[in-house]
Amino acid sequence: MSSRPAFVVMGVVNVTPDSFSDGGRYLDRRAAVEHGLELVAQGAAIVDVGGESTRPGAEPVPEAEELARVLPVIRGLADARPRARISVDTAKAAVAAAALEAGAEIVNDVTALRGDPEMAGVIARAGAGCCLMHMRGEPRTMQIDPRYDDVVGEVREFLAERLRFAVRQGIDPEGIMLDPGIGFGKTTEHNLELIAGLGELAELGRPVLVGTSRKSFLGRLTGRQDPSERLAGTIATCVMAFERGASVFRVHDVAPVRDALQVAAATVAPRWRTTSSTR
Ligand code: PMM
Repeated sequence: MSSRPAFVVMGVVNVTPDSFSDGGRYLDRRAAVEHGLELVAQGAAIVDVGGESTRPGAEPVPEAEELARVLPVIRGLADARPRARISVDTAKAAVAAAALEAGAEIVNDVTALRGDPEMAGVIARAGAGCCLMHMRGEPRTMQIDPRYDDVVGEVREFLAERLRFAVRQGIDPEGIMLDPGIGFGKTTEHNLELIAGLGELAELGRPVLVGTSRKSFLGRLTGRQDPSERLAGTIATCVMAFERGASVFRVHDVAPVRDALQVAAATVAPRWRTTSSTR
């Protein structure tokens, strides 16, 4: 096998009472830290800690509450010196700054630096990485009749503009990931078109992150109401996205997704196989 990683798995730790698939389970600090370390043991190279639910209809969380949720978990994870980087899923500059101070290295901002005017400066000054995600509207209202003429083209234009903005603000382009924002102001058809068209986003020259894990469009396609039963759908979308050029996968179920991507990577890139392998 080549030492070059073909993909990166980002494990999700939601420290929220209301996230759609694991809300409430990791509110306890110790349980959240243990869960994050378990995801690292399963193969996550990034652990994404979030304290504000972004599910459709979610209300914003006050800054003090978000800080109280994520900081102890980030500190606990950093103290354990995991073989993974910590990212913080936040749109608030003050939360990002405190999280970076506490040991996080990446800011996953679902508003792509539009939610807080201080955010770009915080990331640039810390020399941190970041994920810029496309979202139409805001979580409270984003799923009300989303429309696009050309969803892939419009998301690509948006991400290209956000990438230019981030670099102008002094953020290191090498640390920037781009994300089409699956489920953020999109119908099932929009999500599927975006997965099929990921190659166009990869052409922007930065790693593409996709977050399909357990999302409701998988439930609509399979009839699975319970998010924890959407693993097979999650894997299918991750493999399809990988094949089209995505390289970072934000998921709840790290081990099975990692296995699936390992096999997909060996299949689409046979030059990475060892010459001695016979099967
Ligand atoms: N999805 C959720 C939260 N944060 N961040 C990025 N970059 N991309 C996503 O698709 C994304 C995200 C919502 O899912 P969750 O409630 O399971 O965390």
